Amino acid sequence: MESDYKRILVTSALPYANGPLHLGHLAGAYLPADIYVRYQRLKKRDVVYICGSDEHGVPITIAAERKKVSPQSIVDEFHYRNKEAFAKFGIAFDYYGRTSAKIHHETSQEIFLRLHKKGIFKVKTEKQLFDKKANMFLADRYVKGTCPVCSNPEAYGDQCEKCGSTLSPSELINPKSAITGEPPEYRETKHWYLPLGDFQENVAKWIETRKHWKTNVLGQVKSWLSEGLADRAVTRDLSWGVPVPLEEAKGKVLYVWFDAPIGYISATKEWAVLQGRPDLWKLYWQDNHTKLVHFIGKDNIVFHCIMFPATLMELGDYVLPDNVPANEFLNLQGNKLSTSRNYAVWLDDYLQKFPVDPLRYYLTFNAPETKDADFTWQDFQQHNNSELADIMGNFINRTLTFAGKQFNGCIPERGVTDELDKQMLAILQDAPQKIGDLIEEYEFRRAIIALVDIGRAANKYFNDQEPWRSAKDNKSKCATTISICIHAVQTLALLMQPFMPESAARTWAMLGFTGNIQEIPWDTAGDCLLTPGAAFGPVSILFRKFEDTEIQPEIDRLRAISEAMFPAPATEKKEPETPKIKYEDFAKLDLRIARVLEAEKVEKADKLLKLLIQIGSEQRQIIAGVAKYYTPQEMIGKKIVVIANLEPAKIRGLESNGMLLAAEDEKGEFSVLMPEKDLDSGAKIR
Ligand code: B3M
Ligand code: ZN
Repeated sequence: MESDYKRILVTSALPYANGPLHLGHLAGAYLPADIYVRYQRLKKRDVVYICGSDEHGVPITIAAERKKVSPQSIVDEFHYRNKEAFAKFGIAFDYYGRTSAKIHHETSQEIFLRLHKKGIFKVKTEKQLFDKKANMFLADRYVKGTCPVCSNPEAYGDQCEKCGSTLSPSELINPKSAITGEPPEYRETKHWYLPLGDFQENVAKWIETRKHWKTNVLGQVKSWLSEGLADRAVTRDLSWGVPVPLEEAKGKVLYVWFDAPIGYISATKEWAVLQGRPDLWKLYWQDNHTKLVHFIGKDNIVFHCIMFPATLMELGDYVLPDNVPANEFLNLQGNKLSTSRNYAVWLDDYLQKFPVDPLRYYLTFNAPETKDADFTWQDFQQHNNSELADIMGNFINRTLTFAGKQFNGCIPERGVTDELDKQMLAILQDAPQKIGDLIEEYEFRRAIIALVDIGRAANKYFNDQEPWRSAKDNKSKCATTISICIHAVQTLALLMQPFMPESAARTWAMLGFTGNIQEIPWDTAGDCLLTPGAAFGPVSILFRKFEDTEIQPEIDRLRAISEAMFPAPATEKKEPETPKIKYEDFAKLDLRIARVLEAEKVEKADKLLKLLIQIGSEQRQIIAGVAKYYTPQEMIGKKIVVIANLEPAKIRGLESNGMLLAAEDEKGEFSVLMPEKDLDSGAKIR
């Protein structure tokens, strides 16, 4: 952490309180933030972690209409359910607020009024879509229609989920009301706009100083900036939301994306009240020594990197985010998640069957940090079994079980250390800094890999020292080995904390420590905190393996839904399974890029072309069955792929010295494989 920061304020996107949480939520904005915060707490830094329910906006009212209940009862249900689900997964917020809270309404209105008094907003009267039958304007998701960009017929008035374009309701082709299904008409209405174009220069200048941001985030922000920022309405004609605090705007509410980020501020205010220091929030939001970090998913980038900072800049007395480490999306078994079709893994359901930490582990190991990632149950099972059970759990268990038998369940005395001992101790000593630096850089995936690597090194150390041998003839060496192994268990427990807090605490108890593990500073994790002679135990299995019989039903459930979502074309044949080959088998093929120098038809053979090709410095003749699809003229000059070490053969009496690669699909489309770039002939294909 840069030294001029005195405190850290971490936020995670406020989930809409319109439905339960799934794995995608956890992987995107919550788990990484929680790891970061837990680490900062262990570093004894002043850190506050804020989140809460986003209870406004069309997603809420649509959910209410669907269930035929009031929006309030929807948000009440899911606010508490989601808060509880987060708690079960160990997401350790300092405060979990909600945007229907009075203090939030007041804070949002006050910020709106400050901007209004500064004359920031543009007020425009425009024609907007209106549903006569429902007697209301159709904002955002209240309109559906065809996307003007990709022709998806199911696009929403604010966004097309297929191509990701941001839309406004009037851009949709053939718009229909999402409430009545009727084609809407246009009516005049007045709205307050944030003229983002006016802030473009300042935002762009500020973004220029954000060189340390993730490239996926900067990429999106720069593309918004290069398109030019447009005015954004911050009011809506809806009945659910924060009322616009102006007489002339009666019946209108603030746009959910105007009030939701302010939710971070109002939740911090509530937290401060609970600390008994109601003004404390100001230190976190208005003092330049605060490092503000927003954890979000990629669909929220524009709001957190452009719109909200522009608002804060205009207010002038707020800090801007130091970083917005947005994650990409998590897919599920190869398909996009779909909450409406139940194609998701719900947190509640997961917990009925599996423990928390393996999921925290796998979602971090497989986090969509720089590109979309895919959660598959098979991969989850495999990584749980091979890394958590076979490496981490196995090392901890074998060490403590062995020590239990050989040293009566007490920590043995350490004697003279040899080279291997010293190497192991150095790994433990360096570990807190190494893993800490990665967490500091928001590289959670690499951090958790580094953690498992320590378990791997410790297992190897155990094997190499062969304590089962020294137990017989050199008890003092055995004691040293086991003392270092238990030290490694201790280091692992401490460093596991941000990622797998429950397992860390269990390991701590197995080591015989009675105090709260969270109080041990991160930087001391590599030191030996054990007392020789002290008793430890009892020992239990830390990570169990997952059986195929528990994983398969999960795969089957999702497969049934995905087959209904994307029915396979009736003609599709199942390909016969080809046996797997080893890399060495593949490496036997000498595949090369070749250039076609000459091509001509083979007489009396309407399928064949005779080609003269160049492979590096060598020229050869090959006979290829492509004449039905390519004229000789089309082939000349082309770069193709050939198997260069195929035994020469005679075809129609002509020598063929190699074979070109081509493919044909079910529709009968045929193509010779050609590299996309102009590679030199002779280049090897790997
Ligand atoms: N509720 C959107 C979402 O869940 C939104 C985040 C608000 S963060 C201020 O994608
Ligand atoms: Zn689209």
